[in-house]
Amino acid sequence: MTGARQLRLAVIGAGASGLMALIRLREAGFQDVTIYEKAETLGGTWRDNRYPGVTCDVPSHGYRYSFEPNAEWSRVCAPGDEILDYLKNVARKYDLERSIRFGEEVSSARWCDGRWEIETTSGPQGAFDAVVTATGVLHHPNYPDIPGIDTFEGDAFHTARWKDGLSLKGKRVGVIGTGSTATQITGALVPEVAHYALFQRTAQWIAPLPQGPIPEEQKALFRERPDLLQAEYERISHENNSKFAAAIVGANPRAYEKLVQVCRDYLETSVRDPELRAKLTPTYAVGCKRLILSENFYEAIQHPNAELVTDRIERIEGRGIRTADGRLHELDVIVFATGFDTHKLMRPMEARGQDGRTLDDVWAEGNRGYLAVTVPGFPNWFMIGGPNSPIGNFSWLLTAENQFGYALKLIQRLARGNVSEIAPKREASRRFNEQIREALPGTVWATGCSSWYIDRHGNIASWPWTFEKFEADMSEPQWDDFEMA
Ligand code: NA7
Repeated sequence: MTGARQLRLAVIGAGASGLMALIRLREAGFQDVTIYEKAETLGGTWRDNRYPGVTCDVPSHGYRYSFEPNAEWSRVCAPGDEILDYLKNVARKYDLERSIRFGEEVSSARWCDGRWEIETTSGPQGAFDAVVTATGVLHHPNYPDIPGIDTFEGDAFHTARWKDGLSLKGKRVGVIGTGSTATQITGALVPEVAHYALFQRTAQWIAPLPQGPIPEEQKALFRERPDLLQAEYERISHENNSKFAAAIVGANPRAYEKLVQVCRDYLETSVRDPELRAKLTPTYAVGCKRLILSENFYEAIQHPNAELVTDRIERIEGRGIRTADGRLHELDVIVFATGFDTHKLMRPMEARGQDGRTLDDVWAEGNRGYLAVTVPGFPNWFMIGGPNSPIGNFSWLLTAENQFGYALKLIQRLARGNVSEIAPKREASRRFNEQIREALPGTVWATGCSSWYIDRHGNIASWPWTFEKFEADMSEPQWDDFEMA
């Protein structure tokens, strides 16, 4: 980076996105980069989610950094600990930990005299030229608002706060929620516990996803032939992005119809008892909630020691969960598989921009940015996973790399020297959000269901267009849409 201004940069979060940002920044010649990570270790969602059965539901050869293909994935969809190991190996290979400050939660970032003043839980960290937020989306556990939640006498915890070392063998376990997490737990836990009660508020559509091991010969072939590994990546990307995601946003009606049929057939052919099948049949469109991919949920829930409870939960008591029919479901352990507050993003950190307003002020009626990466009034503030990022059944790593590739171009512009502040024009952001509002009603997310895509104001937080459009938009900043000083 000869002739360029050396910038002091802060990245917030040492999950998959933050690690990638550090690698790419160093590669681009930026040496003064610090990652602030509130936990004591890296890995983000793959560090936090250690529940039985945790896997990625994007096939692994499609869920990896573009610059670190991995021939070693053991299964079609790798287990969580394998993904965590992958991230740790990448961190080791690129010597990332020397730039990570663990146990440092960023409490505030204030735009002051043309730089970001950062403060963490251990005090002021000084001024930075730019900030990259890589704080994740599925990050803040959502605890259900159920009366008596603190009165339970057994163990009770959220899936992202799993009680390590607790044996569930022979216990009576109740799981609240039926999202991807609960579905994976069900497949893994039913065989080992004495009784398994799954408390379902809403049925979920499920598509089958074969989850077999990847044979040794296949791995050996991928090791020897990086071109085949790349071809596999492209095949999965095409399936996920061009077909599946396009189907969900209404851009590929034939693929959508096929998907609906696959889900219906899977339910029909997998669940024998018509009463149970009726309980498991959703009343909303396939894909309105994030589609679940599983190969063992239906089988597990029909196991003799498993029970699907659809009566409304009335309260939690010392000995278990009381449902509206008056029945007490006696339990030893309650697991809250109740998802995440996906709209909190980088908060509770206080980010105070150019005109003294905080992100909380600016986002009082919903999170809004420009192309999901920047926010007007917040110069040199770059988000990975900002509002309206492609979320859902995509490879998050691919989304993150695209967004950071875009942010990097803006950061490089700052490094060139004659510009020290870059922020999107308000008009550009307004236009983008207007386009979002126009496009969203055409997507399946707007067809009438509750989901973690929708915030409390009714805004849908996802990217309403194809992944190809996202990649095109991220390929080069529209420089006219930015104010530079
Ligand atoms: P999700 O997909 O948000 O699922 C949460 C589940 O918890 C869902 O079934 C909710 O029912 C249920 N829930 C939430 N609050 C309550 C209360 N108060 N009572 C009963 N049931 C409740 O979270 P996951 O962790 O499974 O998955 C999140 C993402 O992680 C997933 O999509 C992947 O991207 C990985 P509801 O449907 O709202 O009626």
